[in-house]
Amino acid sequence: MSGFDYTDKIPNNVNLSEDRALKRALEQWQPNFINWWDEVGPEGSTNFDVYLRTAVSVDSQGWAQFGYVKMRDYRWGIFLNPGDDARQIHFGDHKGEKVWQDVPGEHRANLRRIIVTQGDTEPASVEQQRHLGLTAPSMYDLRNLFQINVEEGRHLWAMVYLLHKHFGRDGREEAEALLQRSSGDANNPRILGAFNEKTPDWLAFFMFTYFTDRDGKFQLAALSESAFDPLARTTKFMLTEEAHHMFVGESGVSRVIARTCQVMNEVKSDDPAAVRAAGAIDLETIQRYLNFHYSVTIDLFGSDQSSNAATFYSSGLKGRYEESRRSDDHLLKGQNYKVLEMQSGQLVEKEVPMLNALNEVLRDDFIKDSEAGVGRWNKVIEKACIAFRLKVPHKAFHRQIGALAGMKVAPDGRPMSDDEWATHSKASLPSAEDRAFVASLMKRVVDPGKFAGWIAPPAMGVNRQPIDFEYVRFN
Ligand code: BYC
Repeated sequence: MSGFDYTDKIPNNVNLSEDRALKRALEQWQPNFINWWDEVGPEGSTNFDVYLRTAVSVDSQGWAQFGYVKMRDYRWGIFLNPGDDARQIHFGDHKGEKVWQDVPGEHRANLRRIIVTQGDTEPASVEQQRHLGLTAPSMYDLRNLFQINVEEGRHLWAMVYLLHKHFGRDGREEAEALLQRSSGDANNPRILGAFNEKTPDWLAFFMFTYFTDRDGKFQLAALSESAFDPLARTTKFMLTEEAHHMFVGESGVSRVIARTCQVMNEVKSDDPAAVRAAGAIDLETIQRYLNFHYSVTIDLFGSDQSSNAATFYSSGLKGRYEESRRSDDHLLKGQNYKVLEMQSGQLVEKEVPMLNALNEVLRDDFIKDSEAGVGRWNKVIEKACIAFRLKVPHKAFHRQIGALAGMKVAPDGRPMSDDEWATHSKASLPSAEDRAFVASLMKRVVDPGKFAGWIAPPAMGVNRQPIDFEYVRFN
């Protein structure tokens, strides 16, 4: 096992000590990162000892070592998956050529833009989740929140390393700007829409980690195909960490549903008011949260037809999800793909060149993957003998990006008049009253083994520890 040296100021497996200028530049960025973390990272966590997973190497035994770490002393490092000298570009116009270890001049602007957009989401999510520790439903959940936060911080480091190493002065300026933009800031917001929304409560957090972290999975998987080998190797390693974030979301929502169903059976009612009066979150509210997080997340894939997407693919910068497992020609010229558009008040399918529709291709892959987990949530409801079923809304519901932006379409895909939309969209998205109700349940429960009344305990603890393990020492 080739381990990382945690006595290094910046732990890494990229031979940082051999590149003194780069090391110095990153060491200058490091205190700015720590200041950013102190100012907008997880509130009040500085002195906590948290039972965290830390990577000590990138191989299968080393990437998940558990132990107590003081939050402030977490060692954010730079870790790339091992390289393969024989690796070739396997899609687009450069197919069959050797992958690039440096950025070709003609692709510099596009690559920088992709890396900056990816990098921008990581600190954004930490900012969005900043206050959640104050209302954690259990010590187990608090620990999972912190695990996600430190890893998003590390993912920011991963992109900043690429910017510093490969993009000279522009890259250093972009790395600074990543700490200056701020989620929800009216003057200097984060780049993509969903990362400027609030994550005000734990139901929103679980929906975010289920849906929005899954956008991370698909985007990182597409970037892990890149002809720019350092980007491919770093995103591959990020993907190992991303899986836990989606697990937190899927199991979190599942536990909320389990508790709701238990309460519904106890009070023998499916009336949302009765469920709420008994301290659980009604399934209708869960559906509205789902509608919101799903729709803002599918916007993250960009416009359904995008010449950027075509350029990114043809020039080898960004592949498709599981590109190497697909059996077509990996060039896609002359192929078509169906996208939706509104014509005379009706949603109709239209064939467009596939290269231009690659954002839509990735969005559709994401949709399939998302639906599978919603099916597993429905199994929990079914097991409790309750007739309600959760459903992802139609792709055209509540969109703000692409050809479907601003279309008035119900969650079931029915186009609506302005008047209908005004009432129905309100009924399909969390209302101020829903949010206030969920907020009223958010009370901090952090005694080991205790859980807030609106969520069921998990099936098992972290790293085979018991559920009542002391995951966080508050000191
Ligand atoms: N909100 O031609 P288009 C993650 C912009 S999540 C606001 O369709 P393109 C994570 C677009 O930037 C994964 N603006 O764009 C999860 C462009 O602006 P400019 C993040 C948007 O380039 C949880 C303009 O509209 N990674 O890791 O084809 C926690 C034209 O649009 C939005 C990536 O996204 C939006 N939703 O595709 C932590 C991968 N959508 O440049 C982390 C890198 C589009 O004209 N990014 N716009 O000013 C990309 O591959 C592409 O930039 C996009 C957009 C797929 C996002």
